Amino acid sequence: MAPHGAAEEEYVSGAQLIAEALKTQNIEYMFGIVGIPVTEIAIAAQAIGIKYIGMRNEQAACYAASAVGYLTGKPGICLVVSGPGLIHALGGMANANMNCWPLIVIGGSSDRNQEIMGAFQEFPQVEACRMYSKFSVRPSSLEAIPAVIEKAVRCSIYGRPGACYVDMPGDFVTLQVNKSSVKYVKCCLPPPVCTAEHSAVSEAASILANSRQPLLIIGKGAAYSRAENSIRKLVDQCGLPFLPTPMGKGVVPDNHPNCVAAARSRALQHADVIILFGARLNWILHFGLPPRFRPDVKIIQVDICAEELGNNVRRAANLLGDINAVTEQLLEQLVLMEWKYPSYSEWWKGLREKMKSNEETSKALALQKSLPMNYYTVFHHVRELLPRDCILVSEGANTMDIGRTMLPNYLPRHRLDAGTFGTMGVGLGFAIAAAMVAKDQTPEQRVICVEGDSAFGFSGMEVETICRYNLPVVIIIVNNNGIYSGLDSDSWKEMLKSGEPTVCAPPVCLLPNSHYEQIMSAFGGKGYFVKTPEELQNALKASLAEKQVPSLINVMINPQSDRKQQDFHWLTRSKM
Ligand SMILES: Cc1ncc(C[n+]2csc(CCOP(=O)(O)OP(=O)(O)O)c2C)c(N)n1
Ligand SMILES: [Mg+2]
Repeated sequence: MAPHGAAEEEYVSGAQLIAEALKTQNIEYMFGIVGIPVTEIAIAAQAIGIKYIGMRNEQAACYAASAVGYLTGKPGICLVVSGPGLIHALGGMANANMNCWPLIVIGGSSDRNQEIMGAFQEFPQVEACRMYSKFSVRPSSLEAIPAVIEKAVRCSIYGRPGACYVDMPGDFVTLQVNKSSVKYVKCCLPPPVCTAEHSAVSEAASILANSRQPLLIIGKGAAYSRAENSIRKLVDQCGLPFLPTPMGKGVVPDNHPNCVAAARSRALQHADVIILFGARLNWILHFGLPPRFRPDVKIIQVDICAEELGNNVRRAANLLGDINAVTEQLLEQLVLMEWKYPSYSEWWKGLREKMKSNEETSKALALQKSLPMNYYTVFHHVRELLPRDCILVSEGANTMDIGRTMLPNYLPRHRLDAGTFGTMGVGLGFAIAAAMVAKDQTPEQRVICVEGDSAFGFSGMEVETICRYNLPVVIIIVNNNGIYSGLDSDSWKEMLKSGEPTVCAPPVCLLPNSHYEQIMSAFGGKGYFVKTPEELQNALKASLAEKQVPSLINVMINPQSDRKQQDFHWLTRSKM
């Protein structure tokens, strides 16, 4: 309602201002859970054409919004209520920030005139979000909302991408102001593309040209910056071996002859020059330190974030800038030098031999006929049937680690997993986000979500969300009755005889033979309980043929199935 005496002027509410500002910034997707005081924001967003996806837990909503950011380069919105709603979203903010993915969380908060009085769900939200974001703010007035939203969007995508928080007191949501007093702003410009210093590029090219055992490591930063064409050119033109990090998979296809993922430990351990493209020397890459790396390895790092350069190991060259643009610079320099790494080198020979022997070990495990199945057999049969362009979402410990080596990616940004933060519970939110984006951009594309049984449990109720929006996601649960491993039902019963499960049950155990597929059928999707390779194949074929309805295939495996012995584990148990 317009205030008295101002009937002819046009008024706008806080909720409308937020929705309009998001629309101006070309935001397309909002995930969340409504309640006091944010319901009006979701309604205003829908009214203006922003898609609102109601989720079952703010954590999953936040994971979904962050995956939209990674997949599209534009932040997704996570809308949450005050207090506990916002606190549930912190996990998603932290995960997005660790992965360097753009995200905007909008949190309702208690009315300003009730602050410090013990208001409903009162919490110091702006302060709480600071640790989990690049930018955390409450607009000073309704008039400032468009500028604050523009700044949040800009911060989330400029420099190293990350999470931003905008606080919206309840009284702001419904309050109205005269439109003429609002400071409207335009859509922010796309992130500026910065290139590296010429001298650093020449230095890096000459270090590479003098290497005897070079290696490229491709991280998800390269995927985010859409560097697939330039990095592919570099690999092809210079004949270099490359190794993708988990979400760097697909920037150059996994079946490219220069992909040395099957000899990962060997490649890391013996490379004398390594170029990192949007990958950090963190735990995933064993910090770049011996014994996993040579003590004298020369590291060249290409990264958008200056503060990242030099972490853990002094760099031989720092190439600060956009990964794609810097790769083009490097490529130009190497073309000028007419440099190519010889394919007949001892380095290539050693890597190829190691790849062959490792692949043979996995193949032998995959072809085992004994029941219950092991991980390798499951992934072998899944691999045979997956569409090449599917988006693979995966989480779990063994399920994710073995799945990563067995399930290839052919395209960039087609793998979403527990990521830098090793977060369990991301899978269903990621799958919902990927299915939403696919529905709008590539409707034929399928989303396959490969979950450990424990990992699935973290956000299992999002199956209802998947069914409500008719997203034809295929969830495959690799069920070993536990975290890393479990007990079969006979051993479980036996164990129960020895006393209270709270003191007797191994902490890794979950209930044996749980029928997770019934969660899917409860909401109208298709559920399959499978124990043999044949049942698995039939269920997966039927699920992929079904273009409208989601499916869940619950695959029972040997609860004591393990990964094959390796020189070193990629994600060791002690870490995950
Ligand atoms: C949020 C969170 N909580 C707990 C963990 C510890 N954790 C690592 S992997 C994992 C689950 C592994 O079990 P499952 O998903 O069944 O995969 P499996 O190894 O059995 O194949 C857990 C609980 C974590 N990484 N993240
Ligand atoms: Mg498990």
